[in-house]
Amino acid sequence: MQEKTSEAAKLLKASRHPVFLSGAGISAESGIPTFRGEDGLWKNYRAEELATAHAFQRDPKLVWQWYNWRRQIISEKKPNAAHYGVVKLQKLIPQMPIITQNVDGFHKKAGAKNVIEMHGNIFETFCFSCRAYSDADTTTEEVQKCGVCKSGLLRPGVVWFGEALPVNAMQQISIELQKADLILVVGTSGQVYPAAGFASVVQSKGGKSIEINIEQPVNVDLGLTGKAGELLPQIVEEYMKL
Ligand code: BJW
Repeated sequence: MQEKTSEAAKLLKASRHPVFLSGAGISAESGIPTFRGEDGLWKNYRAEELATAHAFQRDPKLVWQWYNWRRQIISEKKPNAAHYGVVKLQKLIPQMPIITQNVDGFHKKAGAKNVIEMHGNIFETFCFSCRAYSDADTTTEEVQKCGVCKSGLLRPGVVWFGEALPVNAMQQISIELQKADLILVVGTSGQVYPAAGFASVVQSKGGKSIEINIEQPVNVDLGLTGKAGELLPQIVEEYMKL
């Protein structure tokens, strides 16, 4: 594996504009369940059944309780060696943006800069009707009404299936992908679009792709099979030797 971490470091060193993309796997070693892993189920529901506007309309309390369960887990956990590895890498490569599908806020908590939370943040809430952002009591089981329009229900500040991604985030991502000559993808199953298509965008312009995953990566220039919390710090070490 040392050969591969060294190769990854060399590719990063040679890149003028690398971008970093993370998914749930980067927070797995913090103890946060991934979506499609064995521990991703809640009361026998899969993410696809709960992370939709339709599910919230049908049973807002159920969806709210799922988010409470997840907020509770996240608030008891901390960023891990992978998140801190990214921070160190970004100190060496300050132009590298961190695009994350994760809503746990761990990249920012670890100290990363230029973080684009493309699926939002689980601790934020906005109105399902008027879309105004306001704080909710995220510890109670009861879904709360919006204080602005007084009628809509407050929902988690995340992007559900079938919903458009935040315009600002997509604009920033589009600018970064246009400049990118390398993408480092960590801990995502690559099943959810648009993030699942970012590596192809970079590759289609002749850019390189590196992927870290506990499952063997496919369709990438360099795949590293293993835990993000072990491999990212090793890549940083190798980079510092160059
Ligand atoms: C480790 C590890 C360790 C473990 N180290 N690795 C094109 C084709 C087909 C469908 C579509 C398409 N474009 C859009 C769609 C529809 C849809 C979609 O993609 N569906 C697919 C299921 C087919 N996409 C959307 O609806 C998106 N919206 C959209 O495109 O809008 C268009 C539009 C425009 C204008 C108007 C209206 C609409 C929105 C997608 C939103 C996704 N939301 C969720 C929930 C967020 C909120 C929440 O957290 O509750 O985002 S779903 C869920 O999946 C979550 C995640 O961010 C996302 C990705 O999951 P991720 O991160 O990859 O996790 P896992 O569990 O799948 O994988 C973990 C990986 O880690 C595994 O590979 C492990 O092996 C690995 N791992 N431990 C390294 N230690």
